[in-house]
Amino acid sequence: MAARYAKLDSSKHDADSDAISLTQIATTAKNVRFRNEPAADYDDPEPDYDSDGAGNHRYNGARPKHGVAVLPALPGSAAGNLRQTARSADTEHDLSAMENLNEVSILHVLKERFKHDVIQTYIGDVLIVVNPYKKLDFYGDRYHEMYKFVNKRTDLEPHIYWTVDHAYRQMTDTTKNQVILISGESGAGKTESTKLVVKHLTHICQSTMSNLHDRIVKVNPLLEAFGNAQTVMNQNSSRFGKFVELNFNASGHMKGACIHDYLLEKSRVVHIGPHERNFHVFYYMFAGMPAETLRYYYLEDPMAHRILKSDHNQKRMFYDESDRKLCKQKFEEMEEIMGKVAFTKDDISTIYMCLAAVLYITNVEFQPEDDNDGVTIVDDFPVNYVSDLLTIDVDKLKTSLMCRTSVINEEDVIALKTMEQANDERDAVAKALYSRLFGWIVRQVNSKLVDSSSASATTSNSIGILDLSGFENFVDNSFEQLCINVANEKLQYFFNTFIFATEQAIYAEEGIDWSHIEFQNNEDILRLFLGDDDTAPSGSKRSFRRLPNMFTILDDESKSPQTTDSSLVRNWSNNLSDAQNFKSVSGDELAFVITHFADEVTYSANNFLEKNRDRLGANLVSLLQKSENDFIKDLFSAELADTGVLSRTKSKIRKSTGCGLGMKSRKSGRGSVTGETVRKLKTRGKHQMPGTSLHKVQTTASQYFKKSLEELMRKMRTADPLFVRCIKPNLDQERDMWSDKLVQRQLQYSGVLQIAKIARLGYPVRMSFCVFYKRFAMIFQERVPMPSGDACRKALKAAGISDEKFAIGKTKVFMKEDLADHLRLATLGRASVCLQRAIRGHVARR
Ligand code: AD9
Ligand code: MG
Repeated sequence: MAARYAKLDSSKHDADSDAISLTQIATTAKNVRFRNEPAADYDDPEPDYDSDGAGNHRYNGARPKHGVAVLPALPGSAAGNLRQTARSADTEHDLSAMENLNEVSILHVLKERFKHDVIQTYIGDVLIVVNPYKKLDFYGDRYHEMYKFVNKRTDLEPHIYWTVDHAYRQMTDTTKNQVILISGESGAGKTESTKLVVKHLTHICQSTMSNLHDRIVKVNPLLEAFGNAQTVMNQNSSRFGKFVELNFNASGHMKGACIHDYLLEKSRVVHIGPHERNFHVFYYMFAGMPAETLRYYYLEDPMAHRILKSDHNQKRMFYDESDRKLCKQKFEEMEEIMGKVAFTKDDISTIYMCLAAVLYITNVEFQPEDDNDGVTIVDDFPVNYVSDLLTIDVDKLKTSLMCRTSVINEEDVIALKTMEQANDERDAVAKALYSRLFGWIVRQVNSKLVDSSSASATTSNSIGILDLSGFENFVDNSFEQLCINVANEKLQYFFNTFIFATEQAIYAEEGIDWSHIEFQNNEDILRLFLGDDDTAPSGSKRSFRRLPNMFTILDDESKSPQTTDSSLVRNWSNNLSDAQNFKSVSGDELAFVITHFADEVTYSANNFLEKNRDRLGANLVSLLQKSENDFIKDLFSAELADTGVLSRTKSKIRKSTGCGLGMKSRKSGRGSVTGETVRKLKTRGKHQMPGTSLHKVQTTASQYFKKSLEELMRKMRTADPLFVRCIKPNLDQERDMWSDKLVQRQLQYSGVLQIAKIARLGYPVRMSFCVFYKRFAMIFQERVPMPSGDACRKALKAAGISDEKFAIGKTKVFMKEDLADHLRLATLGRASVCLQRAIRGHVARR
């Protein structure tokens, strides 16, 4: 094959004058897998993965042969001969190669493939993965080997391992950071795909530190225990976004990893929707902790805790015995990982202590005080126990829970809390404690995933994997869904910009004839939310920023004590009346509808202001900062106000206290002590009307959200992206079930048809004239002093390449992927001839 292809133009070049070194030839030759290589070994069953016996798909037996290329014939000469090796007309594994390209045909192809458990399909470089909701047997060791140094994308069946292999090769070839963006709605398979990406990366590269690969893979269940929960859309839904950054040294060896966490849905700690659950870890604890440990933490009865009960689940924590067993198993796995990866015994007991504090502080109940506007505490036990767990003064804790204190003109001013405020601020402590604990766990894990040895701490590149919580549309949608959906809008915008806008601009800039492809642009929705920053065309940012937008209005409203959630919606309606994507709902002053890129979502603004203010009373913070437990002290001494969006605590546990010890009585009467304390305090200063905000100004949740999103996007923009689009086949989370309507909607909003068109019409490989000349010098009839567009065109034409395979721009040669592959193979063939000649010469000399 090599010899035949070399006919292109090899005769003009002398072997000795070839610029390619022998080492280069040897390295590249090792990575070449010729397309007519036998594929038989790929058919072996994969016992390690398909353990549940679910592999009833056609891959075991009559599956299509891997290793068969899909190569449209190049017209003429040697290129045509080479095409004889293409044995299959099965073009379906790249949608952009389909003859009949429309929405219906794409849907049909994906459905047919899904029926046969072929869940992965390309559209150009973009990979589509349909969630099979069952274990399939193509992720085991054999596949890791198969997709290592893949020579050509279409040589093998589409696979997420190709995306990973490609990213790794791109990184080592170009020394540019890579990022794999995995998107799709909730339950579509992003987190599972992320795990596969990490798994494959740890197989195809070496690491500089023993156990690093193992650790990186193992920390997942730990983070999922604390950051995932069951929702109506996904039994293991990520309630935080993560960006996993894998770092490599100059030799391509992995030298560490860093997990960045975003947008933990901390409101779940204190409120769970119908048919949903709190974070997994609570269930694991009650199912798996030995009885005496549970007793030690006063955690005998799960149903005694408000935050573990939902409307439909007042009596039982677990659905059935097998649910309890699974949670027990998960607890054991979690404990093992904590022990092996990152945590000391003290750390682990401190984590449980914090979880117990969350479970108990949320049990503190208030009742209206008889003789004034304030509240008293119904039962002292939970608050006493929390003060014991967090080692803070019990009287001060009670006072802080019932009233706000501030200093005005050197006088203490006490404001009694209303019932609503007392409940909100109590919950705020629980949310802050949980989210800061989560942040600390992530950082602790990160500290164990880095090879700090100086040799490997030098130059590096990275491959990042983004797995944000997917687009959500529940029956009740609140502030959290709004933030998650805006983050998904931003991701979609990034995708659009990269795939469509930038691409088309490049053709225009290079003067290449191009018929513009329309795509669903979500710029307007982003502007509605954010104003905004990078959606604005360059030079016009200022004017965009001044436009009213939902987040700035929300922030303005949050500053004033007079505003309410319904006045917020009114304000939005009045100021955003021109926006096409925002609608208020007549008859419901809290409801509003947003037409997102993915779907129309109805939100309720109930509690929006409070959630955005996200205030943890200043006196509660200062109390926690005075804890005798260094861990708690550090957790609340973080420089930034807590918003749960991006936790930054860098605390280390220096001391951990015993828990539950010293607790003599569970019931110590009603809140008379605290009422007394309030009265004493009141005499020291002026009484302020309840509802007046006295806490120090802090960053709002939406400001923090915007900041983390910008930070994330900055990372995205500095890397070369690769995209994986996950598709959900049905809403029931069932195997072998397919809903045309649901899939079609996802294909529409993710622009699959447009991506296919752009991949088909476009020229994905571009090289400057100089690079083209250097790489493919062999097709040039004569040496040229300064490679030009004309010289490149002449060379390609002389080699018999037809016009539709390439375009010559102002500074670059643009090529179809198959042409670039052919040229590369021909060069390799040529290189291989040189190598053989050199070896023969070497042997002869000896
Ligand atoms: V969310 O936005 O975090 O709510 P994800 O992350 O998109 O969502 P996830 O990866 O958690 O979805 O997948 C949901 C479930 O689908 C998993 O728990 C698996 O049971 C199932 N799944 C997803 N991908 C695969 C796969 N490649 N093979 C088998 C899969 N099962
Ligand atoms: Mg997920």
